[in-house]
Amino acid sequence: MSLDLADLHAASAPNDLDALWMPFTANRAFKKNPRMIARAKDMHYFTPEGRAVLDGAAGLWCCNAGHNRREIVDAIKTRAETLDFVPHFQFGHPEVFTLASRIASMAPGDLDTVFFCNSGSEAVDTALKIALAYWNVSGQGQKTRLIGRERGYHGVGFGGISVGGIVPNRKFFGTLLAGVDHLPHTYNRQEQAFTKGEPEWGAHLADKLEDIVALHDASTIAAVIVEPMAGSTGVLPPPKGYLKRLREICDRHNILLIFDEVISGFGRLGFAFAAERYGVVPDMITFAKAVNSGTVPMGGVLIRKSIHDAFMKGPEHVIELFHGYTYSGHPLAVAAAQATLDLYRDEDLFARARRLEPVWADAIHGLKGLPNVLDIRTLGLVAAVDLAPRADGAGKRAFEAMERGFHDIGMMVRITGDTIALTPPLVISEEQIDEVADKLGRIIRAVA
Ligand code: PXG
Repeated sequence: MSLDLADLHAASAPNDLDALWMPFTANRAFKKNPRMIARAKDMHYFTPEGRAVLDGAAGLWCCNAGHNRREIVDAIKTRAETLDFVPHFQFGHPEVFTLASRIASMAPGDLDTVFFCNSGSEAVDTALKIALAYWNVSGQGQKTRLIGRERGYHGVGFGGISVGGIVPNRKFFGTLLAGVDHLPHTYNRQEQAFTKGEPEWGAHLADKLEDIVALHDASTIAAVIVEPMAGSTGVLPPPKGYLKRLREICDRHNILLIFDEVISGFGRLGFAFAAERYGVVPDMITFAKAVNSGTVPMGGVLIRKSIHDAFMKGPEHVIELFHGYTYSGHPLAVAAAQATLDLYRDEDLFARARRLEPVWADAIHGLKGLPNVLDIRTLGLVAAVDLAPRADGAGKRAFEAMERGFHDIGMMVRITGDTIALTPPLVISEEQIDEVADKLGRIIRAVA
């Protein structure tokens, strides 16, 4: 299908923006000065007027293969023409099984089973529910407590916001799930500022889990959930050795460990999963986003064989796990994922991210010393720059940076508080890395 520019403009220049309540958006500011996107290709977005905007954010940490890749588009089109929908409760289609075994083969250890859903939030709630149900079917139903971490983001379901460590979720949405506790976050600017990769300082913070176990007793604790690298609260790489220590403590006390890899999965840190980068096998991994390069909503959970097998008992006509979504394993999402994983393999994009990591780190850390830059962190193809807040309001400087980036400088960036986060598609070239650094420098100067 080809749209001419007049069609595009008509399709993307509505005369009334009022009916839409936008998610995680400053709605009034957006509607005064909209940031509209009509088209995308490879490393770029294009405005309805046809202006190119470099995608420094892989959309929302998801378009790892770059935008509108022909192979993925064709796979979605072909599947739409042959199989629009299959009920996945009590029925299946062949490709969803193929995809599950393919994803399991990319995961470390005995993470051999996949449960599909449609988003990161659903993946998190699915993993938490499987953890609770696992202890139930294993005769230890008193293990119900869930442990998250401060500054953790696990999506927007009630389970996810309960284990997450985001203050507005606590402030606006009430008491959330009972029986949840939190580890401390791992960021300390004094000890870690301007680190490339994993900071040396902070592994001892995993030992706080021992204190939590001492307080509640391991017999009441079902699972610990962490992002290997906290993403949306400002890019907090794990201190060296931290995740291994968490695994050891969980093993010692018979507590499940869940890695939320919704951001870190599928190449962002140079490996299929961060679990591989860190040599740690969790009991479950949540994923979404880049599994199909953000093209069709899809999420899922990887589950260790022993956990899955614990459910496979009792009469065979009875549903073993009372959970699922109408769109679990949707044929279009599955087709998109198959084509995306082909691209990751054929273009060796995870190794490419590993190879580019030092180039990326040097380029972004080159911005140290620019006005208001308090810290820069890089890991895999991820970077964050903390800016000093403006005197007249926390978050204003970064908000302005996002606006200036889009409207004036031609680069999309993500912001959280006064932190700018960058996570480009993995197809980024070395020249484009320089371009990102140059544009980011211009943005930082523009909001000085
Ligand atoms: N877990 C993690 C670790 C995430 O980063 C979710 C779960 C939820 O996924 P869904 O698909 O339900 O949104 C996420 C989502 C940002 C940003 O700007 C990050 C996310 C979502 C929106 C914005 O950093 N991550």
